[in-house]
Amino acid sequence: MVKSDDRRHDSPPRGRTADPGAHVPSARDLAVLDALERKVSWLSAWTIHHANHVRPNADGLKVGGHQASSASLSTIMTALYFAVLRPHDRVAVKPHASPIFHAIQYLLGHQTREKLEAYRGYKGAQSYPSRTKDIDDVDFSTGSVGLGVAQTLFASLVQDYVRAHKLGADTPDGRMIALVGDAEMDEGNIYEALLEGWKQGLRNCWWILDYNRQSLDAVIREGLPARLEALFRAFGWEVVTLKYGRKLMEAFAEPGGERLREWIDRAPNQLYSALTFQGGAAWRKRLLDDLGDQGDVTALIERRSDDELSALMTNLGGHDLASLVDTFERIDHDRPVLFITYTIKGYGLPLAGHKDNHAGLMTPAQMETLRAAMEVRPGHEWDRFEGLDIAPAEVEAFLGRVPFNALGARRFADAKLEVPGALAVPKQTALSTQQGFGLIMAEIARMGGPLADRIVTTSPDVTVSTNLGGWVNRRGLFAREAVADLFRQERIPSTFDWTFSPKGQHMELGIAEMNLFSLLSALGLSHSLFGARLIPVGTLYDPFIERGLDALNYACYQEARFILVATPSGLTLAPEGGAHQSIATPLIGMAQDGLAAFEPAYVDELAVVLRWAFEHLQREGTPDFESEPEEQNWLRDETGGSVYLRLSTRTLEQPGRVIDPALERDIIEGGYWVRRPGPNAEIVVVYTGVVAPEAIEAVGLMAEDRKDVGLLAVTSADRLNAGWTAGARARERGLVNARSHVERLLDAVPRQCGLVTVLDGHPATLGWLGSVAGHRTRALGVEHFGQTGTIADLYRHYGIDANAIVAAAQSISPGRPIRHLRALEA
Ligand SMILES: Cc1ncc(C[n+]2csc(CCOP(=O)(O)OP(=O)(O)O)c2C)c(N)n1
Ligand SMILES: [Mg+2]
Repeated sequence: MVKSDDRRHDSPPRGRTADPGAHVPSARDLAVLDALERKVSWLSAWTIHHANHVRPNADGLKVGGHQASSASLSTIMTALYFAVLRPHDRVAVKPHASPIFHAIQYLLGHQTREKLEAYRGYKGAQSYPSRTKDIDDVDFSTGSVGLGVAQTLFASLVQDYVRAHKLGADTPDGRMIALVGDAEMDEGNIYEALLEGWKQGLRNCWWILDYNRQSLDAVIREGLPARLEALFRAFGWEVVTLKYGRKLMEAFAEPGGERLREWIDRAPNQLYSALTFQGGAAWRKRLLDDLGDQGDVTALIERRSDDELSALMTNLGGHDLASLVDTFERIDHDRPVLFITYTIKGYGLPLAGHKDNHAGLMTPAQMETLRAAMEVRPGHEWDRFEGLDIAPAEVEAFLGRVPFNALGARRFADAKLEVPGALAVPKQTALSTQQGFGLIMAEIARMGGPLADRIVTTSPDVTVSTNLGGWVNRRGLFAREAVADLFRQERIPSTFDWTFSPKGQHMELGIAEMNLFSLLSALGLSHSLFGARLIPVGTLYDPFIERGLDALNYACYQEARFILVATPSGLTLAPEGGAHQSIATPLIGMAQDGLAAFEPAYVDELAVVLRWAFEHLQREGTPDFESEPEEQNWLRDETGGSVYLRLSTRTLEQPGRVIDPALERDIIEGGYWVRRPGPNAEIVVVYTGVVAPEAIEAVGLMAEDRKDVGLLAVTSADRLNAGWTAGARARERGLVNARSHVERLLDAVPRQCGLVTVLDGHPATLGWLGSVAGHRTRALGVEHFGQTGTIADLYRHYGIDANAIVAAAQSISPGRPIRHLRALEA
């Protein structure tokens, strides 16, 4: 049984030295490992079977297989978790091997029977390993194939960063290991990561390819291993291939064995898979047809029973425990390694090898056969030592010695960094939020202090163009080995100092946004993975959030903490051309769980939000794997989260005001009144971000013809909206006085008043405001893509300029024509 309290250590234990070279298991240990492998296979198969056929109402929840997918990794994962791994190693488990992972953690004491019984059910063990929803010490959440693989690479870079900055405890380097499906290797983000890893001098990273020659739909194209081998070698990886198990190697040494090896090497993937499925008799027939010589080869085959022949032919490298352990233990360097391990999808199960086995489930009859083979008595399916041919005490003792488990569950923590009471607001009277961001960051860099020292910035080749140059000039670029800025050495004038050193605090990436998010995810988990808290700030152009969206989603899903600064955004990217405008990102900001989105109009607002963000991303509620956040904490103000700032290059006159605590609170809650509507108001203009001047102008244009026009600034549609729905739910559950910020704001708006909302982004971002108190609403924004022009041209074209706001106001608050309304251009 694991309680959430047990999962955390204040910091990793200090003073451990690197583990010495190879640990060779004794013959007896190998026997126990063998038994454990059978146990893990059984528990995995049983967990899935139980979810489908045994659990009450199981039929209502026919869960996809994963049986075959998991089984191909049972041997490799047994070798890793029970013998090879050390506590500082971290593993991204192939999503569909989740049942194997849970079974292993069950044996190690970190998973419960209740959760296994509820596998894939409500609050049960997750079908893809999840850092946030599973209790059993998942290192990286996986599920969307490819992402976990890249995550290990970036975690390894972060480990190097932490070491180079002498942060965290003095512990051995961990190996960041991914268990990768062969079809998973089709995901492009893996290659983006591979390239970046090469640039950054990647080490301590192992990718173990589960070459079971099957994807979901199909059989893998021939020749993949050779191509991968060449590719990875080109990027400096060691490639280790584990093709044959020991039984096969021994058979190859028998007379006629060489011919068998040649046959295997030539056998197409489809044929191998089909024969594996069909079993011993089919192997015999085919091998004899192809190789039968009435001599050595025939004798080699005929010496074996059908079962033995089947066991021989499926004795691939990935199913030979002893040679797996041996191979892993022999790696005596920290260069990245790709292991190509040949496996059987569905190993040990009747589904083995069938091309349709991905979602395949064993029938109850097949399960009975497996139960008999495993010597598991009915009613004892979950017993940890049932059916083992080794005494429970010995297995227990072995489990107690498992090196990986020496620290128990490995969730580390690090102290919070103090955040200053306020960030200095740049003095310039006209600025864009992007410039403001650059100036604030440069000032943080100049001022220094513990918070500044833990900030790590990163950007996919848009460091300078997102205004991070000032910060980088002061804090330098990170690399494990120093690289001088040649331009500087040669005294060639340049605004930017591009010197790399182990002290640097900026990680410059190539232009792959997926990599940005994977790195932010790893940086943002540093406190938990390495016991060293970092404050990651990543910048990119706003539209390219969509390029890396899945990686962003996973970063949030696994509770990584970071600040994402997206700039420029919307039509204000106009000078770059129509293709760069971003429309949907404000909606992404609202919809993305774990990410609080802000779009400040002015730099003083930005300073308030950024300060708050430094705190928000360090907040951690008690990890509660049982429940969702409480209603009153739906905004995650107690549990914290990541923050997205949507900024712009459009220069605005700055308000030059003093932000008092009430206004500061409103900015964080999501909105404030610039001008409260009077009791007779007929129209309120609501704006977000850089369209502030248009909104203000429109209010002025209407002043003569509409009474008491109000102006509401929304700094975070996301937080306003989340607060609103949380408030409603709270009331529905009996907290009758619950009131959200947006409801309080709109209390000031008379019933008959109309709302015109406007932003440089999709109109739905603010359109919902009409539902809060039932005000008639016209939502303006950008719905179409790609027109080029100046900002003025485009605001007119898309209908978010002052004139469009006035026209909208006129249409929803009929009355005297608004005389300043110019006829809309066609
Ligand atoms: C990004 C993404 N696309 C699609 C899927 C659906 N999917 C799950 S597993 C899989 C194929 C897996 O094949 P492989 O990686 O070879 O693993 P195996 O099942 O053979 O172990 C697919 C397409 C997914 N999980 N993630
Ligand atoms: Mg596969």
